[in-house]
Amino acid sequence: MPQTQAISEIDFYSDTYKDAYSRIDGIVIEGEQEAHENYIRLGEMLPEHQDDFIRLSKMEARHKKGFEACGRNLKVTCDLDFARRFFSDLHKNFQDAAAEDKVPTCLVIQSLIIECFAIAAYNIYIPVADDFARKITESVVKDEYQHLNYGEEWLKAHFDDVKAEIQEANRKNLPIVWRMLNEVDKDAAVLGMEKEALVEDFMIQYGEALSNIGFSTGEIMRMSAYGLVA
Ligand code: Y39
Ligand code: FE
Ligand code: FE
Ligand code: FE
Repeated sequence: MPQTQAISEIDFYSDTYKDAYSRIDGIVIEGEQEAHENYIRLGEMLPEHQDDFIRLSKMEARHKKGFEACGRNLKVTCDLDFARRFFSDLHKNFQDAAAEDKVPTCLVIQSLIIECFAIAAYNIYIPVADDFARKITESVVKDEYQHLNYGEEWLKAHFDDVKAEIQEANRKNLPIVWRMLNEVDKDAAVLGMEKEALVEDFMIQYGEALSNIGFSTGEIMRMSAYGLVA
């Protein structure tokens, strides 16, 4: 079936679309803000890489501005209270890990899990986005691959020392992501994004990342489906 489907049935200005958009775009804006803060924190934890982390944090601040513009373009007021609650468990786990100076855990949460979640969401959103949001999201997703790669490289370089902590962070945080996805799957579907596609893309990104870091295929299978409930 090589022909491209017209997705012209999406009415970007309907109340239903805008209501769902207020939560999804809110999540994205809050996520970009927290990513910005998380990279500043990582720069404090790894002073020898601080310049790199500051650079990533500035990219996240730009992403946030871009997605705020997407909301304004559709005349949507984003639900940031919902978004803060949506991220609160991952946010707390990042803060706790940072307080204990657990760099690998912080990198797993932000640079692996959250970046893969972002990449999956943006990849699935691009074909169904309005023209304005599509252009912004296309440029943002390229940056997110860089962020994912940065985390991969550090974890790979320290693999033997941090392998057990990565697995522990995966056990603690991946189930949270699956639960988060279940919280927004209905809103995502209104935007034309199917949960199955989001899960599939996440699994691909996350599995590739774990492979690049040094995990075996068997370990990747066990880790990436951890906490996934249908
Ligand atoms: O690194 C980043 O920029 C990630 C923080 C941004 C968050 C993306 C969160 C996307 C979840 C959207 C869920 C749609 C189904
Ligand atoms: Fe971002
Ligand atoms: Fe990012
Ligand atoms: Fe990001």
